[in-house]
Amino acid sequence: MTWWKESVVYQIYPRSFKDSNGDGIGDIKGIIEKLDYLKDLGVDVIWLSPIYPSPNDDNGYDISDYQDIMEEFGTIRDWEKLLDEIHGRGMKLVMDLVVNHSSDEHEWFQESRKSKDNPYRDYYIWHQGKDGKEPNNWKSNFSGSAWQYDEETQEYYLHLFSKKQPDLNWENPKLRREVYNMMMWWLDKGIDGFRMDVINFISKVPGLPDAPNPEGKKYVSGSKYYRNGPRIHEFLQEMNREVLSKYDVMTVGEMPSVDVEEAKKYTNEARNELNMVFQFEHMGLDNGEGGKWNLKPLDLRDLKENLTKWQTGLHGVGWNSLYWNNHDQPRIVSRFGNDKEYRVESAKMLATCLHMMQGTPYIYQGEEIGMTNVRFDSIDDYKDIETLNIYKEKMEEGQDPTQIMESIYAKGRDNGRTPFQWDATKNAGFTTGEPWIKVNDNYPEINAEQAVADPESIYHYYRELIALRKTHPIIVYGDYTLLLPEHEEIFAYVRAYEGEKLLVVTNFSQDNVEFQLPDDADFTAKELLIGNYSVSEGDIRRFTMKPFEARVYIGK
Ligand code: TEU
Ligand code: CA
Repeated sequence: MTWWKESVVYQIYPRSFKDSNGDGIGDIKGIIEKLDYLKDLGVDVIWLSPIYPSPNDDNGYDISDYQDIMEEFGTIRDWEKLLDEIHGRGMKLVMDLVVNHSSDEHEWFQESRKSKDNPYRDYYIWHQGKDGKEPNNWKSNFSGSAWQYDEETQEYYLHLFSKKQPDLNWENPKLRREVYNMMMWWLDKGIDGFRMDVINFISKVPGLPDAPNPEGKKYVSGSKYYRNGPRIHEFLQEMNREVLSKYDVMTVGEMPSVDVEEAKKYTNEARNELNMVFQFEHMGLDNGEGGKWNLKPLDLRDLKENLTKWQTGLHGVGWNSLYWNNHDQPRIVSRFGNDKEYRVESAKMLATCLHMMQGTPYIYQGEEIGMTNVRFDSIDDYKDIETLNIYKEKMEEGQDPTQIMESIYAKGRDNGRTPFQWDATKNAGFTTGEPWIKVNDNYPEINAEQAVADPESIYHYYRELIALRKTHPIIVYGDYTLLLPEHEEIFAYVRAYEGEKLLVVTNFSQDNVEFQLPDDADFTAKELLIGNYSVSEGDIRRFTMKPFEARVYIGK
């Protein structure tokens, strides 16, 4: 069954979606209140970021009990009601599966750290120190060493993320069995799939060698020893055999550093691993030297080359996710668009460019109303562990605080985590209390109530894009050809399927730009399928595009 190829997914970050009881924290009852809004938008699948018990060192990505619900979010009864209400509206529910690591407050870890011969010891990755230091030079993804010394047994444990997120030891078959049983417990409750957090990190190279460190830094990325590691495909095939193959569900592997070749292996249907990857290559194109905090403007040619590589590489072989945003990324309209004069135009243009491609589209909460990045004056208003740690690290290195804040404004994860803007009332209608993180102060203009009421809004444009996918199989199944690869402002491509064609032309700049269909491009337009400006009849082989204009012609 491949319903997941034809679906549109909506991601909810529950903490910031809708608070029902005034404690300032979004919750399950709040989500239930808004299901009609999502149904009206037309989405098929809802993916919830983690809602399990957690000390919230990383907002729920540090799970202390895999088979319960975080108290702040509600109870398991509330969750069952949510599932019923979602199914009752003909939608599906995908849960987050975070099993590269657990919380250090999980019972398994509490046991594991007690003694070297505890039955849970090998659920985690423990090592002796080397010359009075950490077992290797790996850096955590959230700054500092990837190892934490534990007094009790005088060994270190590995944590690729925060020290409150110890990595689980997938080499241990008992641990794998526990994970599979837990997955089946949720699947038997009737969920429709899993989004698997950093699932390509679970197999580490044996011996956990030091990473090359030519510059003699204190800690360096050990990623080549844990991304797409030696046993990853074996583990996923086992998981598929033992669990996934028994249910009609969708699976998406969140995979930093996966390339097209590797993605083919993960998603080739004949290999029985996962349905699709959620990969990051296009999210790194505006990173400067040394990673995301060093800013670099996007060169559209890089974006075209990259997305095209994925479109053509996976066609007929595997499957990809299409997205511009998630809870870890800045808001796309502020990033590749223009969130001032052309907020509405550029948000629609970006949506068009992405939603006309092959893959399963993901819409992240607030994207459909064009929510923007946020600039808090003080670092104290930020909540995200990655942001707080990098601020501290860069301050210790003596960097200029103004410059650090500019990086955080552009790339910090809290950009995507400010409360959903429902209406123009206090706190954007998100909560009647004090929100856990500040609301973006543009909510009087940018909010769902306004967007639903305005037929020209970004929201209604997304509705239309979603509806088109349902009525035009070419969008789901067609092949893809890039036009004008060297053009610096225009991203244009053609889709083709069963004698039909789509011509997609998008202007990524705020200037008027000439579009000229290449002479050898074989396309005869029938009509404009969708666009973000009104267009009068005219030559479709050559026309002037307005700032951030998008047009999709259907024809042959
Ligand atoms: O993110 C995976 C990941 O690699 C992140 O480090 C991401 O690249 C980073 O946030 C961008 O700088 C997943 C979750 O989506 C994220 O929220 C978690 O913090 C992380 O795993 C650990 O569970
Ligand atoms: Ca609440």
